[in-house]
Amino acid sequence: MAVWNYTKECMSADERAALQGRRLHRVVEYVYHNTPFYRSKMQELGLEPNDIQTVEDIVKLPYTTKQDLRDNYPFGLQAAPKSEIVRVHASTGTTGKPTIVGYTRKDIGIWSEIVARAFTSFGVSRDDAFSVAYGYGMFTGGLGAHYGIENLGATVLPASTGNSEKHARLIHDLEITGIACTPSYALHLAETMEKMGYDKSELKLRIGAFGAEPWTESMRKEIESRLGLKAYNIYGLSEIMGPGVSYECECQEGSHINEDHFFPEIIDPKSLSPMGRDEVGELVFTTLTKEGMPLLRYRTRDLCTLMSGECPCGRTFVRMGRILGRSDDMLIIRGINVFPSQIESVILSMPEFEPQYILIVDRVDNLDSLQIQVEIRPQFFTDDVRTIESFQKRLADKIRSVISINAVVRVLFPGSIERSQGKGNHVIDNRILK
Ligand code: DLL
Repeated sequence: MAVWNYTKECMSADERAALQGRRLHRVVEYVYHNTPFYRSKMQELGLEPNDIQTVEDIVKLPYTTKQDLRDNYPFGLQAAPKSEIVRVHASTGTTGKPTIVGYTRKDIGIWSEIVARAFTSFGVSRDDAFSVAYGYGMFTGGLGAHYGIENLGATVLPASTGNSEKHARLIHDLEITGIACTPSYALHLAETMEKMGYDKSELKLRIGAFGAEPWTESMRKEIESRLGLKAYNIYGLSEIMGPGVSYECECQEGSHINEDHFFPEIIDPKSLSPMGRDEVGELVFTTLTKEGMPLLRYRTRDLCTLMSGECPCGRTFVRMGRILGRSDDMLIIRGINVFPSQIESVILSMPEFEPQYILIVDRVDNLDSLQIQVEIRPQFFTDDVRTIESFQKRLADKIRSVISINAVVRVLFPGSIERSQGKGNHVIDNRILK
């Protein structure tokens, strides 16, 4: 399959380390002189830019956290002068202050490059027509994907979210071949199309670029079979750039990180010490080329592995495993660590249920409880109470065997859970409110 930038994506390990070392030194020097926040952090550690010459020196640098961004809201970590900033995005965070990220013209160019690499690796070409149904308002998903696909030369339909029926009609009428959106929205779109009577065989859809929220292999299969396309993972975060920080290739064994622009590390989120290949920990990124808001050792909170071994696709960029959850998304129920994705996998292993569910965690008499509300698929729907109870029991048994928690399962009518246009929210934790 095609590679967008062979020189970079397939460079040798030695070449890459040398390039990263040079870029790391340059970015450290740049923030030292342009971001007072980093200068004082480095001074506290007795560090000067010349102390950072190779990638091995990265461990000397301080970490950056989301809290640092909040404390320096809105532009405190911005390194480029305002006159150089051509675009600003704001994070979708629901609590606290949004994260503001400014981009220079060069940043936007690099972003379009890395997204073009991603979509080329999904098999997209100039002959494709892609609908971008990530949100365009403030969020990085819409414009990030948009510029990259245009850069590649394919046609973009800037659908954004909402208006799903019109969108579905255009996917059919314009012979759209690809769609970029959250996995939650892909399912919603599939449902909308099914309701409107479109059969996937009448559509030209062949490639999906999904990300912005954790999703499982079972979700991939579900989306692929309902929309009749091949689903690829695209990962990113606004603080570092937006979509395109990493991307799957045709092998679909992890996502290649654009290592010439973002230097990844995996650390133990408690001790903060670096972890080895294939060990699950918190992903940390240092931007190597960013001008607007370069970040050193930014703690993403995303839990995954950096994988060992070479990828048969020929790209030499390191691969990250699927995001297992965010360290701040992890539920602790009766002392047991539970990721919503574990429950999603169990739900999707049963043909009776839609991938539409809500987890409600509560605390009654000092004891945590977990209720799983899940929609039944229309073809399994019945008003025979005993059949419904047997579905509930089977799901509860499977959940217990996977996470060792007795959950109460409530089966809901088809279509009763509100569909998400953007990132899905599957958890209501009432314990926080008490
Ligand atoms: O979600 C950027 C993006 C847009 C990525 C479109 C992919 C596609 P934020 O709103 O800052 O940026 O959220 C970033 O979303 O730290 C992860 O927790 C999660 N996330 C993003 N992509 C994936 C993915 C965008 N492919 C946060 N799989 C990240 C799992 C993802 N989680």
